[in-house]
Amino acid sequence: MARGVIARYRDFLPVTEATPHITIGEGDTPLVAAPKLAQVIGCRELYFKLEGCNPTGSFKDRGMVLAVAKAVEEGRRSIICASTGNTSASAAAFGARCGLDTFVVVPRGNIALGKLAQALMYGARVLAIDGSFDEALNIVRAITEQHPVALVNSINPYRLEGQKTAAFEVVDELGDAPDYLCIPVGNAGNISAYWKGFCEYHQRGRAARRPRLLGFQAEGAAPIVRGHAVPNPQTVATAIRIGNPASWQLAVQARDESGGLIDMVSDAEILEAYRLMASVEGIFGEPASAAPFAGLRKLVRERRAGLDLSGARIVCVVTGSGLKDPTTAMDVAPGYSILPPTLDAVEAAMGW
Ligand code: AN7
Repeated sequence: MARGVIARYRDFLPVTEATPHITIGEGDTPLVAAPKLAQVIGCRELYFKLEGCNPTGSFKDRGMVLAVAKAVEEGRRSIICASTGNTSASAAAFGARCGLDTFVVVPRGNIALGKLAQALMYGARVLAIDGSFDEALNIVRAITEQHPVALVNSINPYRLEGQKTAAFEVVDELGDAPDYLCIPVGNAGNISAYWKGFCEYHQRGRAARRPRLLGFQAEGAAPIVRGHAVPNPQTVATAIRIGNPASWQLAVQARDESGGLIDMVSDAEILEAYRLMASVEGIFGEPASAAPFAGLRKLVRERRAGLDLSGARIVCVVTGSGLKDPTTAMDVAPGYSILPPTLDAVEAAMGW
């Protein structure tokens, strides 16, 4: 039976006797070796951490289970978040599970179809604004200052506490931290959570060392790389279409303490990596989840100084499932054959 991250890692989490034991099967996601793409990069070992295998199809479930458990523990009846999509799906699922009213504020027209379908099916109240994620987050923050509704964005510290369990799993699986951990950066919570997890495991003697973190933003939404907020962020990777990340400072700290970097990749590079991962290794992440592999390719192409990838063991975090965004998949995928229902036609199309 699925234990979930609260039961599995409770010694490392801020849980008490009063914290409800909720789970919908989050965590314990596969770490999959990718030998062919390791050759493309020229590294010793490359792994993908499949966070799309979480119950709502993204890493958000790890932090949401704890944020919602704590909201229930505190007697809250409703939760709210701003979201580019995945946070809303996850909040809606755990909100449903706990009988809470869930409100999600999303940028209209810039949320992938699968995520919107999830939020609606789980029964959340979806409030779509004609604005950006950053505007949605400002509105949600103001609402939670005035009304008794729990904020479950990653400014809620329990979110990062839950998300750090992914770093624990990587170490538990590999026996130690990898040399590099590559991750997309949007609101910058996840890179901060991984760093917290690696540091805590190191302090408690579970890992001999800590990895260098390589974070990647999309070029049109790269405030941390550019050093200033981006007022009108644009990218095909709608999950990370964020111009003023809430955990900006924590992410910079994680980057610097780990000796890593935060760089950016173009939409074309993201889409090429997205197709390669699926067609070469059978790993179908959503576009934002292809940013780390796209970024690795860029670093190799540019022969970036100070990085020795050739002897390295590298983990890329595939933060969300490719099924989240069927629209982008159909836009970039190769075509297919439409045929009469005859043996001859199908054979001929197969080239026989
Ligand atoms: C697939 O759902 O911000 O840097 O509102 O869905 O921790 O924000 C999603 C972010 C990467 C970036 N990959 O993580 C939201 C939201 C996927 C994501 C990120 C997101 P953060």
